[in-house]
Amino acid sequence: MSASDHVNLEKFMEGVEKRNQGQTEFIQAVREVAQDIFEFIEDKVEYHEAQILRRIAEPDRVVSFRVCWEDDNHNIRVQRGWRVQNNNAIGPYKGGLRFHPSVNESILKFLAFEQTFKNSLTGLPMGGGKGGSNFNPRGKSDSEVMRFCQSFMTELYRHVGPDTDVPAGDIGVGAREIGYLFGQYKRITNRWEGVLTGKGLEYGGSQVRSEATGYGAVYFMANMLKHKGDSIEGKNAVISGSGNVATHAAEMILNQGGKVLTLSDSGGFIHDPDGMTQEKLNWVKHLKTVKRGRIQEYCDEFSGATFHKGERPWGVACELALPCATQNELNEEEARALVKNGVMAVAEGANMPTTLEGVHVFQEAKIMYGPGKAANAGGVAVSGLEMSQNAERISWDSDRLGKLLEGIMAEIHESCVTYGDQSDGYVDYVKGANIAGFKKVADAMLAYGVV
Ligand code: NDP
Ligand code: 2IT
Repeated sequence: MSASDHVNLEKFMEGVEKRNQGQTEFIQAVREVAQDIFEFIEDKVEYHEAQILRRIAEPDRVVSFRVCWEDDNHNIRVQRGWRVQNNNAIGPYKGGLRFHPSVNESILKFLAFEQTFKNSLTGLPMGGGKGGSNFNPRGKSDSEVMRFCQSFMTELYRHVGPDTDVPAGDIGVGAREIGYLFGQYKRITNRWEGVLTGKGLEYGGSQVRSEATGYGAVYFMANMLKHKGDSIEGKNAVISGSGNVATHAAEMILNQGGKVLTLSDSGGFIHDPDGMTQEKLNWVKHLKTVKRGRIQEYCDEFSGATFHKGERPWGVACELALPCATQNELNEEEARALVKNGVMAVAEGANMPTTLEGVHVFQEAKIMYGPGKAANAGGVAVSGLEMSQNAERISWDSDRLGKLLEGIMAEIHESCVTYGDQSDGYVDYVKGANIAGFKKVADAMLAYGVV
């Protein structure tokens, strides 16, 4: 980056910080993208003149609303709901819904911003959005979750639609929640249409969607390794999280001959030095989606495993690391520990799990590092294919969808290499993903003029 670029970048970021005070996650996400984009657009006057990055970093709209519901003890509860519609230059807004007590406007704005680049990278016609609520599904009965989802959709329905905005799942929103949300949309509008993805297979869902994010992250990692003549076979993997993304990433690591040593949740991590098997993973999936239990119960079930209360797994020696829980769950110090212990490749199943300082540690050490917007794009890619199937009113088989997912992840890897290849042969996947994702959205915006 030239000196004048640096000055421009800092001036740009000053404005972003001023306009989005206290929204630390959003500012972090914009900075991570802006540093690469400033360099890329240095000699591209049309992007400067049209203020493209400034416009992408200002959501088209942020809808915020009250969500009232009644708990099982007849208490009236009040939550806040949001939908952030970041950018629809290349297709309807698309992105998940997150239900977690930490959810706020900053987190949803960062996720919607990231989603805009990620969706562009998939090659499918999808804009970027994200939504959710500070509702905590943990410990709630099915009836409580149903009443919350119905109340949430009673407001959300007026802002979404199959050609307008198509939400899906994210943290705390899985098959159960999507079912309740879709049921309420259908009831209010009297329309059966593909307004959500991640639906059950009985009612318009797609094969391979539930596996897609985790499998895709491992395909991306396999592509990074293949680019350097290597593979996952025989390598040790450390994974955080134990939800949809983490368990499917673990499954695909096993399928490709790797060994999975850890999983985690917000209570701590489990370390299984013998490695996980498909049977053990099936047990975890049941624990998390049916019993809704805690990962520490793994150690009561499988001998040899240990639970590390309140800790994250990044101190366990491994060649492969897959953060699959949440944002900023891997910091500078933890990145250094991974590098010291011999990590070769990092693929992010979660969105922005590594802090900016942590990313720099990986890049300086020339670790293969696949950022979330590239590595975890498999989920939204298959969501895009679910939209296609709903529009065609037909379901494709899992073989076809599995191959499409693998192909899309390989193409995303290629796009990252195209824009991220450095003179010493190191691939800067952050830069590659940012530029490839930006270019398509930016060119569409240029075509529209000032709107
Ligand atoms: P799930 O709700 O299925 O699982 C989330 C997992 O992360 C749980 O193990 C949860 O533990 C843990 N977790 C959540 N918040 C925290 C926290 N603050 N600290 C520590 N652990 C935490 O969600 P997903 O697997 O769907 O999502 C995981 C990540 O992947 C998120 O970053 C999401 O944005 C991203 N992602 C998801 C996609 C999808 O298709 N689902 C697509 C692309 C990205 P606990 O139960 O204790 O909260
Ligand atoms: O972060 C993400 O890409 C998701 N939560 C999935 C979004 C989607 O629309 O499938």
